[in-house]
Amino acid sequence: GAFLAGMHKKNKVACADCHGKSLTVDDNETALNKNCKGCHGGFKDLAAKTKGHINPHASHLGDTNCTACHKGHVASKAYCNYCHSFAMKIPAMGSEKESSDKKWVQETAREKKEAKSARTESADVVVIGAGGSGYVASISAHDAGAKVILLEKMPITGGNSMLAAGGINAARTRYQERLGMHDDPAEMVKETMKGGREKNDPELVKVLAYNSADAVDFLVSLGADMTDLVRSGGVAVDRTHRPVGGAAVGPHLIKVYRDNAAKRNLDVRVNSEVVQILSDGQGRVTGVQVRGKHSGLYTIKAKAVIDTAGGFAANNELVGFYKPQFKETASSNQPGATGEGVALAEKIGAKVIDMEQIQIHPTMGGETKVLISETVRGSGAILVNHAGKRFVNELTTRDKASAAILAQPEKSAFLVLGEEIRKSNVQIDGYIVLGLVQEADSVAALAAKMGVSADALAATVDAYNKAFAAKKDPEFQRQDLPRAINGPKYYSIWVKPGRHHTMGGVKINTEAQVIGKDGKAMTGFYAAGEVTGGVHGWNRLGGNAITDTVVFGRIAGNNAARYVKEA
Ligand code: MEZ
Repeated sequence: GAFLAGMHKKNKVACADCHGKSLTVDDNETALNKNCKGCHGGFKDLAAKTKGHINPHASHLGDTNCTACHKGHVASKAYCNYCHSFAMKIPAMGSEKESSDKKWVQETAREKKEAKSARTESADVVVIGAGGSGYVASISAHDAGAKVILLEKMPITGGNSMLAAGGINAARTRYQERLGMHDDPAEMVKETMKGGREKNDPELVKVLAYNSADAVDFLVSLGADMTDLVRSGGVAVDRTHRPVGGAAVGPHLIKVYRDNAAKRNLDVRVNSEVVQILSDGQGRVTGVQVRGKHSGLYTIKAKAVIDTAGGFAANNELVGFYKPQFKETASSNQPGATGEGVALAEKIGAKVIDMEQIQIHPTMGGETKVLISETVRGSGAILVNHAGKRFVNELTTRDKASAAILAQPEKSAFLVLGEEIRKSNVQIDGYIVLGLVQEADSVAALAAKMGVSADALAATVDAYNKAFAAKKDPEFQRQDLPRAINGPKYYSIWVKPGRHHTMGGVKINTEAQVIGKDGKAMTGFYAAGEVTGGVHGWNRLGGNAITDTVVFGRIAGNNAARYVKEA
């Protein structure tokens, strides 16, 4: 035999040593992963062994199933390389050809054999999609007394929240007050509406803003650190809360959620794709049909279903359908962000809105799928074009910043920053490791590396530093000038806009109930997060996605649990 199974066999490892005595495999591949870790050590042990330029066992994906990368009977492939292109050698990758994406996808599809089963389970609440909203909804429903099953089609949990870099927007929090900052949820409403070009559902926006401080307290109660504050585009105060030192918010939150789910013994199933939401045909949901990677098709009967399956910015076909001009742009999303949650809901009568509103984030690293967080600009970096000049207020809304970059002849730009800005945002160290950052001892040397005029860049940096000193930016009216661009080292990052968030989706009301095509709330059916439309209008503000997942995830979870009790 080839692949890992063959390698194990050669080393006298029996099938049962990996699979367990019963030789059956559940969808979470529990025994396999337990046995992998039993022989090879856990992520911590392995991280010590695989320490190097890029350490796959200490990545932002956290402690996941070994089997997400290491396959027994097909070619293995590092999950990281869904988004990156690391020259990473992992055991039993097979030949380059065998481990190519296409082959891997084919093999994975073959694993999804449809062993039909008549198995029927039951739960109070089924949650579709284990990203941020799914975890929050599940934890909330569980804590409100419901028996919950959380289903995730991908081999790891986390969704797009896992990749979230910036933070959570919240107004009038204890962290803002501690720093003497004044903020007001009414301002958050105004700015969110303005950023969304007034196309948002104002009632949903009010719910978002007035529950945002409580959402931060909820995260802190689960064990999260949200003490650091930074400015996001389109906002007049530091409202984006994140872990100390500016660490990426997503991996931190997903670890907190995974730990909380484990503490509660929540039933979380990966490799478990919902293929149908079941309903009585009268707008009442009755459960879901699931395709387990190993267990095949089965049914879960439930009184309530919460759709938290995320958006579709990773789905080229769907993006191309709604916005043909964006089809070829890179996506910052995780590979599972393909929009099935919207289709499943629509099929049973949900109303779907704003599907053509697809957000282009201004700064993705050059030709990569790596998002360069808006917080880099929030920490003080400027945007410079290929002529070495600023061309836009860096903290305008994303739609405007992206349009300004795409209006440049090269359709790309550079972020330029100095030492103090780098030190204020630990994520920049990550971009350095990924080889996305140019570094130089002087502005002139940096200009040479960027291929722009040294005189122009020097004049740009000088003018910006003067604006910083005067606390006034006459050229572009940037309001927040937190740091100057000073040495000893200067840095630049080549950036291009890329697909980041889909604002459209399933219509919900303020109770997170899914609205049917007839305009009425459907029974027992809730949704939260990127699968929904209406919260962000036609352009989402940076930092508002995590707020959306927590605020509406909590509402959906609590309301589903209450409905189950009353039904
Ligand atoms: O909310 C976001 O999408 C966000 C803050 C992203 C980022 O640039 O970090």
